[in-house]
Amino acid sequence: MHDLHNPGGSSRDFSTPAVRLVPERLAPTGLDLVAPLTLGAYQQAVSEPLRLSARDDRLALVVGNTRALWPLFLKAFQLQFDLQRAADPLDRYVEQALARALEGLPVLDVRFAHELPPRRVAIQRAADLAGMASLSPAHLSVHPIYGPWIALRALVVLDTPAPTRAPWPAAPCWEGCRRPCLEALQKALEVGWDPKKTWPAWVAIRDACPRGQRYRYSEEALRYHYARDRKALGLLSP
Ligand code: B12
Ligand code: SF4
Repeated sequence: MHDLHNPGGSSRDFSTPAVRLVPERLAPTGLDLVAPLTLGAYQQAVSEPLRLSARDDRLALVVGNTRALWPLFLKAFQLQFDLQRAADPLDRYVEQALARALEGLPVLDVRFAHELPPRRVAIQRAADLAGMASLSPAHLSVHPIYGPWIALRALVVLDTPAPTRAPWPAAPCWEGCRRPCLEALQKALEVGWDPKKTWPAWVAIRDACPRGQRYRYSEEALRYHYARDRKALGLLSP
């Protein structure tokens, strides 16, 4: 199977039904990035509190999204009262989309990127090992096509053998790059993290990266993600 979102994956065995079914089911929800890895690769790469309890040879799927998610999420938000009332409507939307996509599959665990310790998952590490996105010097995950303009949402573990035993790390994004993200990170660290005031300095880190610039998030999506501005969700927002 040709996987545009995971170019390094072409020589892996994608015949495992779940590896085809989950992306197919998730695509209409805007969760358009899915990459498989063997759970053991993740377990070896992280420290004990971040490990999951399943056999190393089981299939893990990293789930993420590009800006494709935003309009589909907004549409659902306008229609669903439960999303409008949720403390975090986007996280709730992701949970619902994934629950539907995993129906009938042998799910061992689902760890959402927004879960707090002790359920925290090192999702950037998993995305790197799966070949989905490189861990960048600015602590962003950088996709070969979409650059840093992606979000990582969940790690799913299924009771089915992984298509490969070895990790398939993403090609390092910094090779051949003069790393403008580092200067932008330095500036952001100087002003500090404040969703009300300093958030543009944090957006500037993504903007500094030459990769995937045409896949930049919309202004509304940026205001929602960085300034935590619920007005970006439209008129029905409470
Ligand atoms: C905690 C957290 C933060 C903390 C980081 C503090 C810290 N020292 O770890 C703070 C609040 C600073 C932060 C900021 C932001 N975050 Co954040 N964050 C997370 C979260 C929930 C957990 C990270 C973690 O603890 N991982 C476990 C550790 C052990 O993994 P690790 O591989 O060893 O370490 C990684 C991170 O901890 C991070 N990190 C480590 N030290 C530092 C220091 C700084 C200054 C920053 C920014 C990050 C950072 O980078 C490491 C990899 O290089 C993840 C989601 C997840 N579950 O992973 C999102 C996540 C990493 N964040 C994300 C984003 C987008 C942001 C922000 C842009 C805010 C926003 N509006 O969304 C900013 C700025 C990020 C940037 N580089 O520009 C995205 C990244 C997407 C991408 N394409 O890379 C993630 C994956 C969430 C998601 N749903 O997609 N974040
Ligand atoms: S600017 Fe270069 S090193 Fe920094 S995240 Fe982008 S590709 Fe990676």
